[in-house]
Amino acid sequence: MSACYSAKPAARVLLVEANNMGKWVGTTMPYEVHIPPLGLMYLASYARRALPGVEFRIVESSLACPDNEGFIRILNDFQPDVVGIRSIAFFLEELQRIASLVRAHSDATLVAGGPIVQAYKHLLFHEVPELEIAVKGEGEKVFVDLLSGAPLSSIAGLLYRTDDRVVENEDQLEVADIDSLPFPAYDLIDVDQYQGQLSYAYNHRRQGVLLTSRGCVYPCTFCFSHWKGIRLRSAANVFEEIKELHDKHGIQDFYVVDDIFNIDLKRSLELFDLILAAGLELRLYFVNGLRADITSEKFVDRALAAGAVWFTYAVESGADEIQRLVKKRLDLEKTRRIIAYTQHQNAVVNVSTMYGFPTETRELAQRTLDWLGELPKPSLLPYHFCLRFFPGCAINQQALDAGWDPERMGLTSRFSYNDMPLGTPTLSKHDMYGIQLEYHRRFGLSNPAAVDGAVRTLRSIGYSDMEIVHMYSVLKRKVIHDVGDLMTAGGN
Ligand code: B12
Repeated sequence: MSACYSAKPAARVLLVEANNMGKWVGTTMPYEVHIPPLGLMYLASYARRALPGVEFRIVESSLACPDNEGFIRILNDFQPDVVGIRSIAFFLEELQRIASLVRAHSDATLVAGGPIVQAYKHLLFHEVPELEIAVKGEGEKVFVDLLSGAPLSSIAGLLYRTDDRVVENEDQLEVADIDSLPFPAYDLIDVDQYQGQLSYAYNHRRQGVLLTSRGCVYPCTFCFSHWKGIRLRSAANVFEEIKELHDKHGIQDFYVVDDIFNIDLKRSLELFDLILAAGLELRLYFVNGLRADITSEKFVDRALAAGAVWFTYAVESGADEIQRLVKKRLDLEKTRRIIAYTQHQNAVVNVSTMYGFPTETRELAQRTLDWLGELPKPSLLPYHFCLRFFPGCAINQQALDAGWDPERMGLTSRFSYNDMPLGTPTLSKHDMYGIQLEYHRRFGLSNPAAVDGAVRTLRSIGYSDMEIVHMYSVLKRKVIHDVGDLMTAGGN
């Protein structure tokens, strides 16, 4: 297989985001979160620049073809000679479904990429028997080499199947200057279709998804990362992308998905200044976690002036012992100050926390709840989650060392973020349910004042009642018909 593939450069490449968003938000919901598949859009734009003759198509499986027939139609219509699939560990079954359909209905070479590869490595070839090639880590350079027909043994960053085994090549070098990467290929997705879906901030907008950095400097053991070092785009480069998306696609809502956007305060402020100076009317959503103890009141003020409406602070635990265990070592005092400051502004403020860490007792878990109780307001999104173990994370070993059952740990990686917990050696299932109940009673979905406050904040930053209804239908996992049903005083 390997010799044959390397002799045949590709002409038509189908890129598939293999996810099952129904599983993520709860299978019976009529509204799903769907986000432009950024990884594939980056791959396509880079490969198009290097190989202008190659035609690309991007589909998200649970949006374009949740049914097999739909995907077979796409294969028959496009006749790809390479199918590249992105997935994450949580969606292994969807990767398996797509791979088996490709093998049964086309001769295309099958390539997998995305976080699932680094997580599973060789095991992925066992789990997905049809898989021929997988790309670990950053994909742009590797994919171009592959599509040009270079011999597989010569391409750093690959794993591939031979007759009797899976070969793993050395890691590839990451692109040093990520300003040099072309912007993601928005022309290969349907921006209107994504507007009909819920965004990462649960609203229906023309979505601009921004990745302004790759990687992270912190070694948090619960986090999965397949980037090596940290690389930042310049403020000017990010601004140029914003301007292009705004002017070409009419996008005004920008969702930042960096691991930690505010890692470099100076760069953040420069970007805010550029947006302000251009007079762009836009909204910025920091949906994926800011680190509070390296930010400042000035950051918050300037972000708001530039259009920020959504701040998510990733705190994880209110216990210093757990901060040390997971190597996050957040300064909880400073974090409290910054979150409180942000909560006094007119913006959504989310505080993400977790429980169920190795060695965490009921008393330590309680400290997180009580820490949250000292903030001026509850987190707008009720995001207090039970820790999940995805393959490839350092915390898995910490849990094994603490005497956890590996099978139960494995099971958690198949659960959705809001599925119910299993119990740990130091925190019984009963205690875990108790924690969830207490969280929702004090800060979340069972607290009328918290929901009331959240609805008011959402309205004040421009959410329509329809968006709020859809958002809460997902959060509550049942269809809500009217905002009034959420409000204590009946609708205002
Ligand atoms: C945005 C995001 C989401 C979005 C969905 C985005 C999407 N389109 O799927 C939302 C909010 C819905 C989400 C939810 C979840 N997410 Co998420 N998410 C992210 C986040 C923050 C950014 C993803 C991204 O766009 N990265 C930027 C692109 C450029 O990187 P990339 O996708 O990795 O692509 C590069 C390479 O992987 C490679 N590549 C990718 N695909 C392919 C394909 C081929 C053929 C090739 C050759 C190469 C290749 O090339 C690309 C360019 O270099 C990442 C963290 C991160 N920083 O990456 C977590 C992350 C991917 N999510 C993760 C998880 C666990 C989840 C959840 C399961 C959480 C939960 N427990 O409920 C849910 C599941 C739902 C879902 N659909 O993903 C984990 C995955 C861990 C793992 N081992 O699989 C990550 C890594 C976070 C973490 N640090 O733990 N997520």
